[in-house]
Amino acid sequence: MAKKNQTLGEFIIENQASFKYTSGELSRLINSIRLAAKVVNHEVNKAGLVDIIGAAGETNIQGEDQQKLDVYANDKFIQTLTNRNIVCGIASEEEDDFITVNSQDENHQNKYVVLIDPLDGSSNIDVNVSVGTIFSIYRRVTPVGTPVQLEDFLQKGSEQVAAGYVVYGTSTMLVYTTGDGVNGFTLNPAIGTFYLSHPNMQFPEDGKIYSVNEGNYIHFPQGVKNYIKYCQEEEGNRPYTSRYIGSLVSDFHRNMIKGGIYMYPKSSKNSNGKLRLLYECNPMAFLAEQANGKASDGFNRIMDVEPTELHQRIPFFCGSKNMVEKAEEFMRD
Ligand code: AHM
Ligand code: MG
Repeated sequence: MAKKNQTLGEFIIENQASFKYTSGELSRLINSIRLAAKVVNHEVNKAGLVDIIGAAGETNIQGEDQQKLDVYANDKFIQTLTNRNIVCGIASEEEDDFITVNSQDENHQNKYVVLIDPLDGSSNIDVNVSVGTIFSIYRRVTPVGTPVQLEDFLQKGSEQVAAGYVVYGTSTMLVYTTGDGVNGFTLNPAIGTFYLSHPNMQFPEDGKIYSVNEGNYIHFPQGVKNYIKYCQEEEGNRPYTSRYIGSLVSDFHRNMIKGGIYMYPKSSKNSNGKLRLLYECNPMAFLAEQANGKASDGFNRIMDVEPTELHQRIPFFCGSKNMVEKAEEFMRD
């Protein structure tokens, strides 16, 4: 039973028994993500100081350029997960191909693969706007003890064992699900501990916020244009409010708390939209459904889509159930 103010560490131990497959491996995996999130958080929070610290001579003795934060976050998550020997493979939005872990060790029994977008919305870093990390966890489908294969990563979202995000915002939060609801933990930076602050998060069934890059309006399919016009019409609880941060994790997080829809449709410029099915859409879809929301490509459930490649893109509509259904209605027409 989730207790407010419980630490994330306590929560993981207490809830281990409710995971579908209990061996402690998934708990250790989530613990590693918790650790990497704290390390990345520390660096992200210093982003604005980089030049100042650099001028004081505190950076990199080798005189190397300051690493870009998305590269830094990618390295930290991969290092933490590989050093602790708890996964058999990792795929990252920042890497061309998946990474095989433990291929030398014939005795390894690791059964999970992790897919990650280490720093989503990283163009927002320069202007001090929130960014996030998104992760998704599956059980491998090939035999334990052998090197992972592409098919271990190309699984439908409905096969996810856990998924979540970290939002590096006004506070840093880790929000995740293991298929038994969604819980949010807020970091107390003074002592480096995450506390359960948002137990059992739920999308309101209806909302008043729509989040979409309207600069692309002219390139959107007619159904999307019509839905946007519907959002802007004066009737009932409309017009809705438009809010678009351009940082998926932050837009999703706000909409989950307040009620809203996030859209990244296809356009005449990008026939599959922009967001990646495996690193962004599936984990967010799993969270959305676990929080009583909905995620679709405009016509079908995101988590039913059979992936064909690692970096596949897909149109994305996600948020409060009634709003997503309304958008789908416009798409069908
Ligand atoms: P990224 O993975 O390169 O950071 O891109 C993903 C981001 C999302 O966080 C955000 O919602 C979207 O791109 C914004 O795109 P746009 O600037 O086209 O509206
Ligand atoms: Mg991204």
